[in-house]
Amino acid sequence: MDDGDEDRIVDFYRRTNILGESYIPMQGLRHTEIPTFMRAPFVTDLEQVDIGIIGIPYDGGLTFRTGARHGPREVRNQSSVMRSINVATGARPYEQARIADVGDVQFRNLFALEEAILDIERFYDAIAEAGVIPLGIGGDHSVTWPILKALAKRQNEPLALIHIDAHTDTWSEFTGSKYHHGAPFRLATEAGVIDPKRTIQIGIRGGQNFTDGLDYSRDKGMRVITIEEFEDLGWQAVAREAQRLVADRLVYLTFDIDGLDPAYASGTGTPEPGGITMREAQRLLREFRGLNFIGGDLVEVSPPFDPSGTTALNGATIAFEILCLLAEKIAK
Ligand SMILES: [Mn+2]
Repeated sequence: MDDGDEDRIVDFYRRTNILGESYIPMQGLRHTEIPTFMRAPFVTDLEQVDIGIIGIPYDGGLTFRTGARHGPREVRNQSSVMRSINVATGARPYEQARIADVGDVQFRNLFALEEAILDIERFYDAIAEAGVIPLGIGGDHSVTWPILKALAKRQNEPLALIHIDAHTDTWSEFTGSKYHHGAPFRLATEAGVIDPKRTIQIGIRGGQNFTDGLDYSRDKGMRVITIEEFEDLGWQAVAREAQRLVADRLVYLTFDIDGLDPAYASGTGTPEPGGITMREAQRLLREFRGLNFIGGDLVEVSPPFDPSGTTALNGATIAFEILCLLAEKIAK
């Protein structure tokens, strides 16, 4: 990156108030301004943007406790707590990339799940066409299927996947529909969008009446790391295994907040006690620096079940860690 790039990046963040005074909102007081994701500017001209943070306020794919449609708004609010530097890694994402809140996916028919999937795919088509790296904030986990579809169709080979979750989300039909929040990675595998042999699922422990999700993941060659194995191996060894599996392939990172223990994230659709701690999650994610990311998401924050706001705060913090990984890819 040369000096011209740095000037261009600073100019991108600069705003002018009604007095004609120039300021950078993210460097100001954190309780001020309209709460965009990470206090980044709201920009819809994708030509100006390197990384777009996208709200996906949809929860029509939930099988149990609804409410994740309110996730993006609360994550926006809690993300005001985020700083502009990552003290642990030294990453300074806003010096490395032009990061914007590019708004929410709009839904033409809230009550039609198949149409919602198309709306998300269309939004991500525009993101991918513009060469913007997406960081999506859900919404329930069903949103990741159309995201992967839109991103992968512009590539020559299926994507690698790092998936942190309590559930494999490779289940079959639920009440007669194959589209739901427990199925995105089965749909993506069937469509050749992800490479199951370069997919790692971390923190797995939940299942309702059947184990067909678990069985499917293992049959297809996904590396399933249950929470018991995660504890036995430790986050460092798990990170190394993920790095080995992904190697230099284009990789998507998807983080379901229910991968965390409900102590850190009770505000979610399908909480599963006995999960990953927040500190383990942060350390795990930081080990993924340098991987060839095509995008990422943070899903399943459900504000109606989150009266303390802790789930949204932890969600915003995870999203910030992912943002740092994506910004380092831009700067490379
Ligand atoms: Mn999930």
